[in-house]
Amino acid sequence: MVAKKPKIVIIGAGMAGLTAANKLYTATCSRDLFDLCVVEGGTRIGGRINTSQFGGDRIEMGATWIHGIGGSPIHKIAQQNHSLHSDKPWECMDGNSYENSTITIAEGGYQLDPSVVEPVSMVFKNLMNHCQGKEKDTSASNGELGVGSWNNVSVGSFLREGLGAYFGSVKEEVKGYGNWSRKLIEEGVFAMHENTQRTYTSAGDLLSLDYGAESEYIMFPGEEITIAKGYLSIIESLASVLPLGVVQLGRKVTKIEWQPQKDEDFEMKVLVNGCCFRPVKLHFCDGSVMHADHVIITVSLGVLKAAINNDDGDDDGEDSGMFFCPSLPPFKAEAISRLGFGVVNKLFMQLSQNTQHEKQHFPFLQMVFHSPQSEVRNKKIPWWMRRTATLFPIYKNSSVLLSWFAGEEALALESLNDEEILNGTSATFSTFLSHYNSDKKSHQNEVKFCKVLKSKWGTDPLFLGSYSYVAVGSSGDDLDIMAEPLPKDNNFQPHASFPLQILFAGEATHRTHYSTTHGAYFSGLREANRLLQHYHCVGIIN
Ligand SMILES: Cc1cc2nc3c(=O)[nH]c(=O)nc-3n(C[C@H](O)[C@H](O)[C@H](O)COP(=O)(O)OP(=O)(O)OC[C@H]3O[C@@H](n4cnc5c(N)ncnc54)[C@H](O)[C@@H]3O)c2cc1C
Ligand SMILES: *[C@@H]1O[C@H](CO)[C@@H](O)[C@H](O)[C@H]1NC(C)=O
Ligand SMILES: *[C@@H]1O[C@H](CO)[C@@H](O)[C@H](O)[C@H]1NC(C)=O
Ligand SMILES: *[C@@H]1O[C@H](CO)[C@@H](O)[C@H](O)[C@H]1NC(C)=O
Ligand SMILES: *[C@@H]1O[C@H](CO)[C@@H](O)[C@H](O)[C@H]1NC(C)=O
Ligand SMILES: *[C@@H]1O[C@H](CO)[C@@H](O)[C@H](O)[C@H]1NC(C)=O
Ligand SMILES: *[C@@H]1O[C@H](CO)[C@@H](O)[C@H](O)[C@H]1NC(C)=O
Ligand SMILES: CC(=O)N[C@H]1CO[C@H](CO)[C@@H](O)[C@@H]1O
Repeated sequence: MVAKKPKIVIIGAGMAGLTAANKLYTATCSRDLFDLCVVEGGTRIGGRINTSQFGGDRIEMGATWIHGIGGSPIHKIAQQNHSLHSDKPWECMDGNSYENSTITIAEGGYQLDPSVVEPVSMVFKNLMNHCQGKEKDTSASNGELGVGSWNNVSVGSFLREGLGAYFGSVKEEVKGYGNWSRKLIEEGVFAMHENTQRTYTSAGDLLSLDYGAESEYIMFPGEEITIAKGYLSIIESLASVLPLGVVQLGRKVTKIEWQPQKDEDFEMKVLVNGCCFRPVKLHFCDGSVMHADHVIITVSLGVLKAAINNDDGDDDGEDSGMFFCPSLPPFKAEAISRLGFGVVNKLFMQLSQNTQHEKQHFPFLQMVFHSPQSEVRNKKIPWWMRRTATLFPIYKNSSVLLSWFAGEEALALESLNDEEILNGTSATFSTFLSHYNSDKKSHQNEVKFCKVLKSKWGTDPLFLGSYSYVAVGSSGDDLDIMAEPLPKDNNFQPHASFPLQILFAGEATHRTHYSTTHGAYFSGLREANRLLQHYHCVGIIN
């Protein structure tokens, strides 16, 4: 009798899943060792990498930058694949390409002098460096508190304390900005930087972003760059080694049955199925099933959060997502529910022909809003625009402009129709640019778009959000728990079941690189290596 090959099923054809598949398939000692497949619920590969087209330009709906090229495996693949150069323009926001075109305007159209913007911007930058452990300077704020005292403290409250300390010192009043006093401007500039931070971290409210964990996050050194041939070229390069048929699209998993421990029922199944027994059974949306020895789950933390809420076993709903049977053990489910998973969306807007700034490129615009409660706020600006920090062309002379949204505003954006978005954005940007270049005819300052395109990461059932963060109440330990395979290591238990039935990869399982494509990459490698090691096919790890 021929021994069966171990069957490995990877759920999700995003960065983590395809990296794991690539590794399992290419490890020299593993040729023909496994029966391998990748099941993807969507109709495309890439997951949160979604390179698209808009207004004739190549754009990224999801992952955008390589966050630091020094030591990044993504950068290495991009170089090997010649993905960093292109004849056609792309969403290129590298380094200091906006150095000389950045302007800061306060609501009402008041362009702010750098001397007013910079001091408070420096305060923000120093406070963030402090959070991220880049600065050992203890004078910034509350340096006298020991590390332990920062449990349960949020980045948001730390920042506001720092701003309060800065306001404590007396500064000269500024003139010429209408109803804007220096304090209101500085508060607005600070809030603008906070809003950018919300899009970086996906924490809709910085008061829910854990302070203590912030310094554990590791950033690669070097430039942050975008990928000229599109982020998808990295995904395609990883997938290109897999034989046809390994990646199966349109295969949404709805139920994962596994065997936490041996019991009589379980012994019976093994007996009946003989050598062919496999401990994991996957159910798909079309009613089909698949048996596996090992499953690597790479679905987003948002999908896992929904799964543990589905775990009451109610599987009748049509589009009820995915659930585990039996439910995930408490240590795992609790980590899933404690960690944060927020919504970040990108909005692309194409300038109408007649509002394109002919000789001059559209600037990199930083926006300072009145607080939502302010009496003097412009009532035409919708609430979902009030925490948008910036508006800028995707490359210097592109007619496509981009803004990032986070939290409630990002979610609201998904529910609006294009006309509502066109109205709301035009009203907002026209207010900001009303006095800009006022030597020109006034009608040129009306900003009009002909079309818009937005990402929808929050409501897409295959994602249910954008990326993970360490929420107040969780910690880096929870990210490590996310990575633990099931059943939990049970070498010393008499009733141990089959090992490594469910393995977890994906950005939310990496303690120091979570929320990124390279974090997802490393996690896929980690789980592939875990299986290779289990089958004594160690080879070259990495
Ligand atoms: C707007 C935005 C901007 C970003 N910007 C950056 C950036 O600039 N730099 C950076 O490094 N990272 C960025 N990221 C994060 C980065 O995209 C992710 O961290 C990374 O792509 C996640 O990869 P993954 O494999 O862990 O998960 P995913 O890409 O989510 O892959 C999981 C796959 O599982 C599939 N799936 C879900 N449910 C099921 C099911 N029931 N059955 C079968 N398949 C299922 C999904 O369709 C998906 O394809 C950004 C993300 C977003 C949304
Ligand atoms: C910005 O302007 C300075 C001085 O005018 C110039 O040296 C620099 O190259 C410019 N930067 C960019 C990115 O254009
Ligand atoms: C952390 O803060 C939350 C509310 O902000 C509170 O309920 C909880 O008890 C706090 N935990 C600790 C350990 O202080
Ligand atoms: C300040 O706001 C008031 C309304 O509250 C308005 O009447 C007044 O014109 C504003 N002043 C300036 C200089 O914009
Ligand atoms: C942008 O400028 C380049 C030259 O600097 C030109 O070739 C290109 O056509 C311009 N693109 C647009 C959209 O104007
Ligand atoms: C958009 O604005 C126009 C004119 O200002 C108005 O007629 C239209 O009803 C608005 N549409 C929506 C969807 O708000
Ligand atoms: C991915 O991009 C396509 C456009 O190319 C878009 O239709 C789709 O909604 C995007 N997915 C998400 C989740 O934003
Ligand atoms: C050199 C190299 O790795 N080229 C790959 C780049 O990506 C494409 C897919 O987009 C592959 O087909 C190539 O093999």
